[in-house]
Amino acid sequence: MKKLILVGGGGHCKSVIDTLRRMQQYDEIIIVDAAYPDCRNVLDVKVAGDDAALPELKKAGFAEAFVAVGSVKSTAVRRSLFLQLKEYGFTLPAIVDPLACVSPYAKLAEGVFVAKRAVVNADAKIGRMAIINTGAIVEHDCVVGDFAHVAVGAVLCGGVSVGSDVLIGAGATVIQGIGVGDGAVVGAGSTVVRSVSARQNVKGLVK
Ligand code: JB2
Repeated sequence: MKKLILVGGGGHCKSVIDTLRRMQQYDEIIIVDAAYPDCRNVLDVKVAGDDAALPELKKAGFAEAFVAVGSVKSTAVRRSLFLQLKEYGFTLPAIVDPLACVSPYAKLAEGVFVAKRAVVNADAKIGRMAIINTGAIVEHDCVVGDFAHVAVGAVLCGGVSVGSDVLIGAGATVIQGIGVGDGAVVGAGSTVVRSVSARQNVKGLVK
């Protein structure tokens, strides 16, 4: 019997649940959320408690857990939840929507989410806990760092390298071969035609 815990029951979790229903690979799915007991149910998935319930759930046969808190302003919560889950000994699967198109030559690390209509092309490498959100395109030979988020409809052309904890905002485009440094934020709708340094915030036409 395959069982999965979703950690965090907000908006991002709804996308993940929708994907899991389509996948039909788990017999039992439950949520833990910081807002329990106020939050008891998300899209008909039961909220079983808050993070304090995780050790007991592990003993009860939940071997896999997935961080379903998203990241827009900061990756700090996702990072600390990841470390906590590892410490408890959970396995973190990569979850890929059946409507996504992921090359068999791409590599996805643990905890990655690839949403509906996203494309991850050949020889792309997606780091731990990264989010490739709805309709995003990660072209051939791209490298996406740990905890990075390629938001809805963003495009990384071939051979782009994105560091850890980076946000590529919704609808942004990064042209081929460009590097985006760790912790940088590329604003929604931007067009990036030059490298972006670590922790730099850029938006608009970035040249
Ligand atoms: O430490 C925590 C914790 N901190 C916040 N442990 C657990 N188990 N849960 C935690 N949460 C819960 O995450 C909150 O109680 C809340 O239910 C949820 C965050 O929900 P929210 O809808 O605010 O954000 P999100 O992270 O699910 O989604 C954001 O990121 C996505 C990528 C939104 O900005 C979305 O629009 C975006 N698509």
